[in-house]
Amino acid sequence: MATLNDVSQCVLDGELDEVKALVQQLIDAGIDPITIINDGLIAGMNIVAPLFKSGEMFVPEVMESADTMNEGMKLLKPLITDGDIPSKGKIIIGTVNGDLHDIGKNLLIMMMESRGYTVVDLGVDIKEEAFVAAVKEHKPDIVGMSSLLTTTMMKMDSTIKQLTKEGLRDQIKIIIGGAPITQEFAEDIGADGYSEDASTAVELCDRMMT
Ligand code: B1M
Repeated sequence: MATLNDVSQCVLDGELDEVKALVQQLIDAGIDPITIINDGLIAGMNIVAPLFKSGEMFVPEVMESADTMNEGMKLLKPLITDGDIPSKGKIIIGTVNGDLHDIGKNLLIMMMESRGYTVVDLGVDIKEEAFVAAVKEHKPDIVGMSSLLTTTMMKMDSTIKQLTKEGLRDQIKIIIGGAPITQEFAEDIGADGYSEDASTAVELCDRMMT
């Protein structure tokens, strides 16, 4: 019988095929999908992170781990998304310009959809003008921005400035997150909210929508 540790190890080793088999075994054994995400897949990425930082893992290996995590998430997503819940609101989400990290963003999207939000995923490397165009097109209640790099976090500031310049700022709430982001930074750039993880981001949106 597969364990959550086996799933973490698979993410660390970048074992794409094996992760699918292990996640499926855990699903079949009745393990809660959120537990598989948090204590299996994310726990694996949490082992990868310090190894990448210390130079013991390199970009290609980290990408294999990221792909493995996403492969596992694909199996879990349908189980935590209830298509029958009426939409609580619309949110557009993107990773800011210059930044290609999308695992946290994808996780957030999965959680938002599972809690009844309609989500438009803009993807990664999203320029200021693309956020503006998306707000005009989709008319969301909330705009979410993700950044994992200290070199890209100021793109959140320039995006908010651009939305303000276009006269759109008052029509939306803006939430931000990602490893280098703090509550203080969010206040400094005039975002409406910050969350350190996907679960609290959903709670933050719930508060904003009431
Ligand atoms: Co990159 N990377 N990376 N990387 N990478 C970090 C971020 C880094 C901290 C690693 C390190 O050196 N310690 C470092 C940044 C340092 C800094 O800026 N100070 C770094 C670097 C330097 C780089 C490159 C420059 C490396 C290089 O090429 N030399 C390069 C940049 C590429 C680019 O973006 N232009 C790069 C590339 C990559 C990979 C492609 C190999 C891969 C990304 C694959 C992918 O995303 N598809 C990668 C990865 C995987 C990481 C680490 C190891 C893990 C990130 C991750 O997925 N974590 C990361 C180390 C770390 O974060 N400690 C690192 C798991 C994920 C579930 O967590 O994304 O934090 P996270 O999301 C969380 C919260 O932050 C929050 O909720 C999520 C879930 O709970 N959250 C939000 C995120 N967005 C939110 C938005 C919200 C609310 C909450 O509201 C809208």
